[in-house]
Formats: sequence, C-alpha cells, structure tokens
Amino acid sequence: MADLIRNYDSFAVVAHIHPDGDAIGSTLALGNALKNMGKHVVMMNEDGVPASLAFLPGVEDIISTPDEPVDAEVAISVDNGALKRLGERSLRALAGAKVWANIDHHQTNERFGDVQCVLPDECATGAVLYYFFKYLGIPFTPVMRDALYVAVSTDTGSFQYQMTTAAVMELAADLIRMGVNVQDINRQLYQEKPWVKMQLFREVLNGMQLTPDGRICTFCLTNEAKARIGCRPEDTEGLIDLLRSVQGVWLAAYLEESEDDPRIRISLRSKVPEISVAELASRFGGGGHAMAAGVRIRGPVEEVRFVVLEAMQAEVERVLQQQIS
Ligand SMILES: [Mn+2]
Repeated sequence: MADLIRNYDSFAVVAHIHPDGDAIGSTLALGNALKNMGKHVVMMNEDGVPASLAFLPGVEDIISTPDEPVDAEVAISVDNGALKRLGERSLRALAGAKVWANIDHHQTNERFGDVQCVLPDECATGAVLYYFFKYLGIPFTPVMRDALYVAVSTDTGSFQYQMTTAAVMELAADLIRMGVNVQDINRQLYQEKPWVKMQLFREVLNGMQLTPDGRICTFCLTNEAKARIGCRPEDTEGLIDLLRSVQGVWLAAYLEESEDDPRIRISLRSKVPEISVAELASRFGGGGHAMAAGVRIRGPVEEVRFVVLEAMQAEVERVLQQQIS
C-alpha cells in the first residue's frame, strides 16, 4: 500500500453507498493525506455526504459519484467489505482505474483489489488508516485528525462497543492531544438530531415488537411511514439502536422497505457474544461484524420479518440449550 501511494499520482478514494461516519471519515482522512503528498485525488461515494456529517471540516471535497468516468490511476475502496457495495455508478465511473486497493476492517471483507489492507481486529477503517499514517510518518492535519476521530467514535458507538479496547482509547487520546475538540465534535455527532429523526424514533417506539421471551426486538419501517414522515434514506441510520437498547434483548432486527428496491434492507444487532449476526446475515447473502451486520432480502416485508425472526429464534434456542447442558 505504501508503494502504491508513492508510485502513482492520481487516486480516487471511494466508500460504500449509504456512507456512515467511518466511511466519510476514512474518505476524508485518506483523501487529505494523499492531497497533502501532492497527489491528484477525487473523494467520492454514490450518496455524497449525509447531512449529519456536513459539519466536518473538509467534507465539501467529497462528491457524489458522477455519471461520467472519473480519471484516476488508482481506486482505493475504504470501509467497504464487498466491491458491489460501492454501487454500480461508482464501479462504472472507476472502470478505467489501473489498480484497485482495499482498505477495510470488516470480518466478511471479500479481499477484492490488487492491494489489500484489511484488518478485521480493528474497530474502524479510521483506525486502520491511523496506524497506516503513523507507519508512513504522514503528518496529521486538523482535517485528518477530526475525520479519524469521527470514524472511530461512530464505529465504536461512541466508544461503547466490544471493539473499544485500550488501544482504541490510546488512539483517541492521541487524536485529542493533536487538538480534537471533544465537546464540540460530540455535540455535533450525537446531540443535534433533526426533528425528522425524532419523528422516526416515535415511529419505532410505537411499532417495535418484542418476542414473548423478551430476547428479540424487531421493527419494520414501511414505505407508507417513510412518505408520511418525509424522511430521506440517511435519516433512518441508527434506528436499530433503539431496538437493541431494550433490557434483556439479545438480538435486534430493523427492516426497511424501499420505493426503488424490491428488497428489504435489514440491520441486525447482537448483544451476546454467543450469537454472530455476521454469520446469520451471511446465510442470506449479507455480512458485517459479529455484533452488527446487514443484509437485503426480497420482500414483502412481513414475510422477510418472519424468515429473519425464525433464524434469530433458532439462534436464541441454540444458546439456551448450550446454557442448560
Ligand atoms: Mn467501518
């Protein structure tokens, strides 16, 4: 990866559709590192920057993938486990790239690309990049510093999930020493929710269902509800956290209909180490991490909910049997 960066002059840094804090933060951090080395860089993804991350310095450089080809010798995919998750438009725009690189931390990464830097033990792609920059002696500018902090903070659930190790805290401490304004960045990230988000929370609180044993919480966001609330695709990010936060719940599934895709988008969460939702999602062609994964399954939504619920109930049953024996 270091040779690649030294030997080429033009790069595209591309993240997955529906980019989250890690995808945007990693795009910004790597894009700026390359720019500071005098390289020509295009930072892109199919959906551009979600409004919730618009406060980040430098995000105006990230473009929504154009319809015409992007001129870049090297395409670097960040925070993305599967090539197809970049989206058809991004793949088409980058069809002329000579070399593909893959920088990621997903357990289920398909190891695509000519050059790969996939570290599944890292909490975020932002952490992979942090160590990469340290290794290369690349200086951290304020834009890179804030971008990496946001990447790591969001992918660890603001330093709450299992992957939040002492090393992650040390990484964050290093970024804070470099000047991250912790209070300001956390307020922007976690305490500035648009009203439309609150209406979605209300929808989830009204509609979420708990299995009789209290172990599995599910919710379906329908096209009807989406039209009524008037939300954009990015607004529904993180709704699954409400389902996961119910006391006693082991597994949570958030299902969402889409007007332009016959498949239902499903987010899965596990709160117990005995059940990997990445494994569960992979049975349906999806992937992700042990505690957080996703998959798309063709609707109708109630049928999909039933299928997913059955698979989750079998997992709960398996763990209960283990505990007895
Ligand atoms: Mn990530």
